[in-house]
Amino acid sequence: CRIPAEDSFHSTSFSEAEPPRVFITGGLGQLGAGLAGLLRRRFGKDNVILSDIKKPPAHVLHSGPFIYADILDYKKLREIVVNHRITWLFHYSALLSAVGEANVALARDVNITGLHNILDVAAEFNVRLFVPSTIGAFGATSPRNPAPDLCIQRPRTIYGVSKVHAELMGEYYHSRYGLDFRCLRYPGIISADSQPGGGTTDYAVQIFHDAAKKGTFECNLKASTRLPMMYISDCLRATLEVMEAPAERLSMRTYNISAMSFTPEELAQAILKHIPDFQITYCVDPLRQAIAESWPMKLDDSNARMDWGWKHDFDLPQLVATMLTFHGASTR
Ligand code: AKB
Repeated sequence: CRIPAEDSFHSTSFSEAEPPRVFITGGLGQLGAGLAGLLRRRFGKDNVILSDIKKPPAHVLHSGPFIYADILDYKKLREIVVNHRITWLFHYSALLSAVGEANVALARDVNITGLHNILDVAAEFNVRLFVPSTIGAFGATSPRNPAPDLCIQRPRTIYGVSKVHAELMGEYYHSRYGLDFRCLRYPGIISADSQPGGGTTDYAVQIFHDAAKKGTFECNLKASTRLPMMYISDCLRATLEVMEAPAERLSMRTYNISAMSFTPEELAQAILKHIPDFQITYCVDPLRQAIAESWPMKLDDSNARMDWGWKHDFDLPQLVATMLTFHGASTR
C-alpha cells in the first residue's frame, strides 16, 4: 500500500534551519534550469538536483547536479528521495496543452499517473511539494476576465483536466495526510534562453526570436486573442516565494498569479516601438485558437498578493525591452 499510514507520516523531520534538499522533475523544460539556478544561488549548488529523461546540454550538466529520473518509475523516485535526502520537490514534468491533445495517452500517463507517483512519494517522505498549475485549468464556462481562484473549472483539454486533477489531489493529500502541497496557476511564461514545448502561449516566446532575427513573425493565434502572460524571472521568484511562505500565511494551497495580459496585436505594437519595420502576419492554428478562447483573458491574483505578498516586476514594456535585448535586437 503506497498511501502513508498517518502515524508514519511525520517520521522524516525537516529542520527549517537547514537549507532544503531540492529535487526538480522535468528539469529540461522551459523552467527547470532557471529554477535550479535561482535555488542554487539561495541554497547552494549541491542542494539542488535537476532531473529529466533526456540528455542534458553541456551548460546544464556543468551548472550543478543532474540525474536521470523517470516519474513513471515509482521505485526509482523513492530511491532518489531517500538517497539524496530530498526535502523539497518541484514537479515540472508535464505535456503542455497543444502537444497533449496530439498525444492524449502519453499526456494521461505523464500528467496523471506521474503526478500520483509524485504525490505518494512526497507524502511518504514528508517532502514539501510544488506542482505548477496553469490558466489551462480553467475552461470556457469559467469567468474569463478575470478568473478568480475559486470558480467553475471545466477545461476540455487533457492538459487542463490533468491540472485540475493535480490541484484537487494535492489539496486532498494536504487535508487527508498533511502533505505540504503548494501550487500556483501560471500564466503563459515568456523566457529568452529556454523554449516552451508545445503550448498555446508559445507564440509569445517565438515572436521575440523571429522579430530580432528576421524582422517578421507568423502568429498562430488571432490578433485579438488576449491571454495572461508573465516574464520567467517573476514566475520563478513567485515559485520560490510561495515555497518559502510560512504555512500560516497560506489561506489556500492553489493560487492564481498574474502580471500582464495582452493580445498578439498589442505585443506586436510594443515590439514596433523598438523595431520600426517589424511585421506580424497571422496563420491561425484552429486547435490552439480554440484552446486559447477557452482560457481566461486575465487572472485575479488578489489572494496571492494579500496572503504572501506576491508582486510582479515585469510589465509589457519591460518584458519587450528585456527580451529584445537578450536576442540582440538593436532596441531604441
Ligand atoms: C501552454 O500554453 O500550454 C502553457 C500554459 C499556459 O500552461 N504555456
